[in-house]
Amino acid sequence: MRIFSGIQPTGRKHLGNYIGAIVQYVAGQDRGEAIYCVVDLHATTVAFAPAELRELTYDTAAILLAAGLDPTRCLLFRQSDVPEHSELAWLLTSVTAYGDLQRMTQFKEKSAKQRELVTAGLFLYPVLMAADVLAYQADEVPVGDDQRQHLELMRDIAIRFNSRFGEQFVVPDARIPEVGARIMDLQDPTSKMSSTAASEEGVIYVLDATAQIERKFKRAVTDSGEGVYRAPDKPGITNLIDILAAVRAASPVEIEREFSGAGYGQFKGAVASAVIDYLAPVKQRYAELRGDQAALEAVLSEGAARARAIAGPTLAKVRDAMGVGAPR
Ligand code: ATP
Ligand code: LTN
Repeated sequence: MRIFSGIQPTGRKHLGNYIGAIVQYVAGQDRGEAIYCVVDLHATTVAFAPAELRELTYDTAAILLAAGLDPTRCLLFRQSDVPEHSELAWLLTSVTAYGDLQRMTQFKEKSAKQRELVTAGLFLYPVLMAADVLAYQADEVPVGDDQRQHLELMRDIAIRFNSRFGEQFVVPDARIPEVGARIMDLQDPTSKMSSTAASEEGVIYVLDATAQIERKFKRAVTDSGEGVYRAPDKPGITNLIDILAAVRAASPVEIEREFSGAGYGQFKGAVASAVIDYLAPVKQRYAELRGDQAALEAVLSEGAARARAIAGPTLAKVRDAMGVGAPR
């Protein structure tokens, strides 16, 4: 079984990315052949600074390694080092419907936020994402809930390509965690926690200092009334229950039971200290790993060489099936 996922080197990684995706990447190493990619080409679809992009790519790689990715048990590389991704993206545009791309929620949201230029890259973003996965014939794609629609489109693209040009691709399945697939903003628990949130107060970054994490949980918006239980009219408390369940690898029901008589202040304190303990070793390993950029580069370069050995043959086959390029 082959597992593939990508993560953007934009901004700092937050608790939503960590619980929704990164934890699943680490577990994937025990479940199959795991391949992970820092998608720097996706980061060029919105405003970005070239000098910063390289640094953010190392930052992101260091977070993944600190979380527990082990280069001897998985493949970790930088997307742009494997040109097969961009070539396949173009080839896949031939079976991608313009109307499908127009319907993508993320495109609508992100394009509304752009101040200067809504790029064609932002529009084609899901096609590049499909190429990332399909180039490796991956079976499973661990992602958070917000990527559900992109995964559906990816499957449609694979199915349409296979029926037009012959069976070329495995049609991948999304793997979305049961708890923590959509961690919400602590200040606005009806919006997802995101690095592009209006304010940082509701976003817990993996590298936040202990005092910052404590403060953000203390100020987290809860709901009127009392009682630590999940309900549609209690999005704040529901989110905190999910966070605590995820970091303790417990079920939300167990958390509700444990805190059934607790006040909100006490409960928020418990969530804060659990998250602080959970992130502390990651922060420590990150500091060590990030200090040795040459070692990070070595991991990414070796990963890219191994990735090309897998993606290359897929591309050769696909070019042949489409009748582009010189015959093999
Ligand atoms: P952001 O909105 O913070 O910029 P993103 O989704 O645009 O994040 P990535 O950093 O590439 O960009 O996301 C990495 C993974 O984290 C994806 O699988 C995504 O589904 C997941 N993810 C992002 N936000 C959340 C969240 N609030 N809760 C759970 N998973 C999330
Ligand atoms: N769009 C994804 C990042 C991403 C990805 C992928 C995820 C790019 N390529 C391939 C899974 C598989 C996001 O989370 N923003």
